[in-house]
Amino acid sequence: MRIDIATLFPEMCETVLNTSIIGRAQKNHLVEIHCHNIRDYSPDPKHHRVDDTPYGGGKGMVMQPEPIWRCYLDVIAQSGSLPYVIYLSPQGKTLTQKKSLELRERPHLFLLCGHYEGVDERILERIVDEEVSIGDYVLTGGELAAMVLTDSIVRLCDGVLADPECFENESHMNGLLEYPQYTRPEVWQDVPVPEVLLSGNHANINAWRDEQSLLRTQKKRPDLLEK
Ligand code: 6GU
Repeated sequence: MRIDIATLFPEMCETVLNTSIIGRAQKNHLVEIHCHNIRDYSPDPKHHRVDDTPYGGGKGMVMQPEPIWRCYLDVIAQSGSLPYVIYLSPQGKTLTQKKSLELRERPHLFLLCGHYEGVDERILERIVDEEVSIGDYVLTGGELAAMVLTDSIVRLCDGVLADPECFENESHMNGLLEYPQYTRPEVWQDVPVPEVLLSGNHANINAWRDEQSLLRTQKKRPDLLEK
């Protein structure tokens, strides 16, 4: 999979994506991630301008379409493929595990990070396939949302996690929260690990874990059970 990220703040993205599991996935060539500075594609050679005041008046600045368009064309030329384009915006559909599972099947994604009061509507109409939000609150820009989206997709790509079981049992994969986990010591501050986990009886352990998943979901996220 290839992911191109168009942003005014590529340094913000590069550090995150070169760290930990996503960084390792890139080194192992399981995923190819490129960050592009939209400012480098400004048609204005002197000030590298990328935004301007909104027509009709109002506060803030709007990102101009041309630098984004040129960045998009350059990505197509570099990669030789037409990416599926996602605009990160609080107006998009809220990201879910189901959406990440769907997006991991795409060979090439182009993530557009907005800033200021947004981007010129014409670039959205021209290139964007889908708008994605990461929740009902407002961020200063799309970068953090693009990092969240990238992390949630890349960890689902083949070979990134050592064992696909890593995510088959985890919270949200089956609509339930994950069961509680314990490790050594067997007793900590007078609190013992649940006995069933020490029993070696895997049928009983699995039954206990399923029950705990359900109980936890009822307690912490009853809204998930209603779905
Ligand atoms: Cl994708 N962008 C911004 N600016 N704010 C958000 C968001 C995205 N998702 C939730 N809030």
